[in-house]
Amino acid sequence: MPAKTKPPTNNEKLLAWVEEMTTLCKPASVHWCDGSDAEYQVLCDFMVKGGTFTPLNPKLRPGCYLARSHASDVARVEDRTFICAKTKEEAGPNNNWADAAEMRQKLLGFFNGSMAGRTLYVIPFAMGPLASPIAKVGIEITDSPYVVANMRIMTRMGRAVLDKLGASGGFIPCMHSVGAPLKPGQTDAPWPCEPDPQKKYIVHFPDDPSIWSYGSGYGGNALLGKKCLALRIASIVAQREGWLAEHMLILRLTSPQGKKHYIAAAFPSACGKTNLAMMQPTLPGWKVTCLGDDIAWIHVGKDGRFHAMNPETGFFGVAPGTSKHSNPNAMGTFTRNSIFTNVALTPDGDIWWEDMGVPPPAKAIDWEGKDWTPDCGRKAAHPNARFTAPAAQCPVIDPDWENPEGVPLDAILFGGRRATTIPLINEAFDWEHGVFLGSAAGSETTAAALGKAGILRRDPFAMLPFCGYNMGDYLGHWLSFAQRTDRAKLPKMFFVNWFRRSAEGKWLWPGYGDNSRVLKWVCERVEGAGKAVATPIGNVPAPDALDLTGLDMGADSLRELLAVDIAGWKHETGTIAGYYATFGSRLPDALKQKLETLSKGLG
Ligand code: SAT
Ligand code: MN
Repeated sequence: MPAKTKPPTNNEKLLAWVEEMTTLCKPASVHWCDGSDAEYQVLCDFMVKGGTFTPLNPKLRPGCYLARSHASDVARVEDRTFICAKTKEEAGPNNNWADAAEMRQKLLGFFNGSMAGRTLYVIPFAMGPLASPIAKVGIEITDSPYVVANMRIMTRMGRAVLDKLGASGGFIPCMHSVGAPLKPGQTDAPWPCEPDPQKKYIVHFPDDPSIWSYGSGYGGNALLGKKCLALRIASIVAQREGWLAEHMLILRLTSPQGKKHYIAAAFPSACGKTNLAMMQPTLPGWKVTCLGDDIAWIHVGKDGRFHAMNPETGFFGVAPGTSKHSNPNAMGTFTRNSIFTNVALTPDGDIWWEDMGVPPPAKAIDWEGKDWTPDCGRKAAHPNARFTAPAAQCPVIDPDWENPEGVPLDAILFGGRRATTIPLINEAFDWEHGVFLGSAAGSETTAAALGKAGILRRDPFAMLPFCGYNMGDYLGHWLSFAQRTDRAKLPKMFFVNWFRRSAEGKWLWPGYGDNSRVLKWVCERVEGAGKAVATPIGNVPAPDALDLTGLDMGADSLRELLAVDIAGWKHETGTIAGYYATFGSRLPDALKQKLETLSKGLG
């Protein structure tokens, strides 16, 4: 019998489930997390002792720890992610499907005894402020203290959630095991996990709904509140209930005159969402405040407008490339109480990564724990190294970031990494055209998922890895909002591309704080001002419409950035048509029509 703390709940369903999972996984002990500071500290000390955590220099980075993962466990594993909907058709071509009953059997086999020698932690967590009408309670069972510590930063976790659940409240069960049972007397690895990629499983059962994740301890594979619950499962629930669960940042832009605009933006993983979400505008007098950097839950409010809420409480951001230049406010967020995973350790007990904007240390310990020098030919940090930092510590956190009603959206942006064809910004003609632009979003792949980086793939709404059901139906769900409220109350939609390059391969746009120039035009368009030129692809800024004050940009570069490259777009429409074909009859007609209109417009 495992050693147990007294369960701090009388929720029968929860007690029964934890009992059942304890019998299945056979842990050495069971711990119910209360979410307290004291508990967090005990866990961190335990991980320091076991070698999972290295404490950073408390003078430089108080309350911070470094973790190094196993080299096989460094990113989301999309090819091991499954949606066990009733039919393959329901899961759609955008998901790996597996039969629910067969998968359940398989998972029961894997989880049988998987926690031997370990503690089974019960993590009660909420996605969204507890008072929000669309907040969801999840219970994650895990054998990873690293997951517990990260979940405490990323979600509202602990006693208050059990209190909200009460005796009869429902919850989404989230089962997680690193898949590395310990034999009696066996010493633990600093980062236990299942090294065989074919034995990792990230599985979603939409009908329960429930989540089962086996074999990985990294990021979205293991912090089950994030991509698994708040996106894949939530997208399914949202379709049933008439709201939207989206891979979007939320920010507020305030003009020098004090006018506020709320903007949500969808970009694939590792395409600069965190940087944009807390950007420091280079345009004088403009200010950005941040509400979220990764996920937005959006519902139509009583006022008929789109209201967006961030279900998380922390940032799990890409470390390499984060610098005083690219994201000074992120640098100001992870000064304390943060966890760094797979970055380099400097001799003075601080962290370092590529493009941090400070010179590399003369020597360091790299993300694999090996000695590193700047000339050794290897990267010091893994390209998908991450920081986990409390959102409340962000120097520009918005006062409304925990507002249970969310904030009213004025605009939605879509984007991706595109070296060619896609202009700096393009405004949709109407709602259906906006959904078309979002559906056709494409991006060059990044290190956030295992696989080759730099390949162009269609990533509608940046939801390709996160939409828990047939993407054709998802696009139909987005279109349906034109009927759910007044069209005039819908946010305006735009497509942006910060990543366009010249024929010589140079970036054409400076990005980062200068993106405020593009956001200013977005606000002007929302206000019914802002000069635009109608083109076959949408409304692009007139040549003198963007505020480029203080920016050294040649007329040629600007022309190239805003140009509609007809040949490039003809190729683009061909590949969009090919992609659309994969959805067969599930693709809404309105989108086929938009594609046809675009093709005709290009001549
Ligand atoms: O590892 S995560 O899925 O949380 C990060 C990402 O891919 O955006
Ligand atoms: Mn993301």
